[in-house]
Amino acid sequence: MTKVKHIEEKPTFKAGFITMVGRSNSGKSTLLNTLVGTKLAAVTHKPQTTRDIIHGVLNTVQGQAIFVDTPGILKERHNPLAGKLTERAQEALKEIDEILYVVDPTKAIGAEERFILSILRKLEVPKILVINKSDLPEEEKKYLEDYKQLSEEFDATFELSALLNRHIQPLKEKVFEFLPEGEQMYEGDQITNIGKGKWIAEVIREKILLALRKEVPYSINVEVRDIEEKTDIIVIEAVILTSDSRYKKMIIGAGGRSIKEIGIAARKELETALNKKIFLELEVETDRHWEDRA
Ligand SMILES: Nc1nc2c(ncn2[C@@H]2O[C@H](COP(=O)(O)OP(=O)(O)OP(=O)(O)O)[C@@H](O)[C@H]2O)c(=O)[nH]1
Ligand SMILES: [Mg+2]
Repeated sequence: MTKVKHIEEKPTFKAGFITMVGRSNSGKSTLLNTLVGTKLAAVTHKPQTTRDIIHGVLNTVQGQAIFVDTPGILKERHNPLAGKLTERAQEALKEIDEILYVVDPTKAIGAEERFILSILRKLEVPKILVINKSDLPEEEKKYLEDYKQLSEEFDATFELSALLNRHIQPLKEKVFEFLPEGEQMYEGDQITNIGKGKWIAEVIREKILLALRKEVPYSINVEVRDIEEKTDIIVIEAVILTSDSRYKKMIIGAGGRSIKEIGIAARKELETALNKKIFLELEVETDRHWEDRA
């Protein structure tokens, strides 16, 4: 009698990097946070919120998708930081498995879109067009049709709301469909490339951007100097660096009102996320050269 060995087919494990690109403010970081289910990246209504490449990991039975948030592409000739961030976003387009191009239907297709499309056309990986902000009323989504027409250049198109977590599941499924077979790159419960200090700094920076007027964002940076975890409390020391003493005054505010507001908002978010009491010590320093180190 011949024995027939039954070999069960091993389910394939898919893994890879999905880079999110798009104009500043289109909602890339919001989408990253929604896809991963954890607030990793800072989100504000101001352009150039994201400065560093942030990974967000989504583990499912099918495999591991690593979403890569990038600084928004912003075409502003007289803004040196914009140039640097645009370069960083382009750098993130190397060695990837998929692209999510996130667009905002309330903004006309402009120089930023044309620039991004010209880069995307040269890439031979699956590309998904994400038309975000679907929750907004029709009259605000004035350019929806223009973006829909770009669909033919993409392997799939989704209209969704990153903010309200609408129509996200079909996108996730498509992302996994396009992912190659691969090995898990992030182990255990690790879901990002940024460390705790950097993440805390990002929470604080987000609160500053939300609290202050338009011009300030480009001139600040946050550094976490110390994190001390005690049994019942975490003591965090952080400094806000700004290139100009004018901004230092604005951040502190009249009678320290603004810095207090920033501190409270940051502390609340950190306490919720870390599920522990936080003592946050915030200082403001002028440092003309932080942009060179950014
Ligand atoms: N109505 C609506 N607003 C959204 C949606 N997604 C993002 N936003 C808002 O759009 C603004 C920009 O969101 P971000 O996620 O910071 O955008 P970004 O593309 O990461 O921006 P940069 O980091 O500057 O490139 C914020 O005010 C978000 O709340 C959405 O689905 N619907
Ligand atoms: Mg962002």
